[in-house]
Amino acid sequence: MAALITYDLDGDVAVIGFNRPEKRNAISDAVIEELARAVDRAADEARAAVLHGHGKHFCAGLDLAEHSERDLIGAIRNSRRWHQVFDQIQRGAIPFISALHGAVVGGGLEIAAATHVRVADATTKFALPEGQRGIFVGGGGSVRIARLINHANMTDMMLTGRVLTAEEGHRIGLCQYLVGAGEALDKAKELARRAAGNAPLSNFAVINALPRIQDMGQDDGLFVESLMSSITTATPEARERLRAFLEGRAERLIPKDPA
Ligand code: 1HE
Repeated sequence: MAALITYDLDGDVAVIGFNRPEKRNAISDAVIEELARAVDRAADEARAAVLHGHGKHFCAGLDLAEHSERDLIGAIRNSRRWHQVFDQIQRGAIPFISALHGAVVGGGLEIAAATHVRVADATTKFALPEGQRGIFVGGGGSVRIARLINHANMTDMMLTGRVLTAEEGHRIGLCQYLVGAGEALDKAKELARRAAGNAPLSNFAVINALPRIQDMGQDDGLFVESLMSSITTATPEARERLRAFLEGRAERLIPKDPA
């Protein structure tokens, strides 16, 4: 049987793909477990990762066929397992860039919200049809999506079943990049390669400290920022990178004017 999740290592970048196109990449229990293994493997051997979907859609969310058979405790365990795996993405060791196209709905949008940078192509449609299905978000959406686009926008999507175009999603903050049809994967790989070039500890601080600091009051947030900043500064890698800049060996953010 074909793998439900594809995994390739492209230099320093792990490329992880939902591979159940005949079911629009709906997330079953087997998909979640394969995804968990891919995320673990990426943390061990890559410096950044890309998440994408094979076929015409990124992901149609929860596998509704499987879910319709679950009892109460089964539904809780399923949601908590999604939380664990998505947390490994959001607050793990390496940055994740998602390449979005077609349907990015329900749990598909929840996992996209757990990635750090989202690139959507022009075919992308965002929706949260949980209300129409008689359920509620269970993959961390009430926390992550609400923080990305605020409660009012998420409430609207959930109450009215509104389907947002790529441009509408971009405008309210569902993705940071908007590209032409079919271009999301290449753009996501390019961004992942750039992130992979950073110091691993800086990336770790960005993905682990930033979301926690957002949850803190100003005083605690500033204190944690000072600790994180001093820990990264004191590493040999930071010293070498700072010296490289001062000695003119580092790439300039803006190329020098030849004149
Ligand atoms: C599925 C699923 C699924 C498709 N679970 N089987 N998610 C949803 O409510 C979205 C439901 N899906 C759709 O609205 C549409 O399928 C799409 C817009 C994504 C794609 O449309 P289309 O015309 O390309 O495909 P299709 O013909 O609707 O579906 C093709 C097959 O995939 C079909 O199965 P088949 O055996 O009849 O060929 C569909 O039944 C199957 N399929 N989506 C199971 N989601 C932890 S809380 C998270 C809560 C949620 O994620 S709720 C949102 C669930």
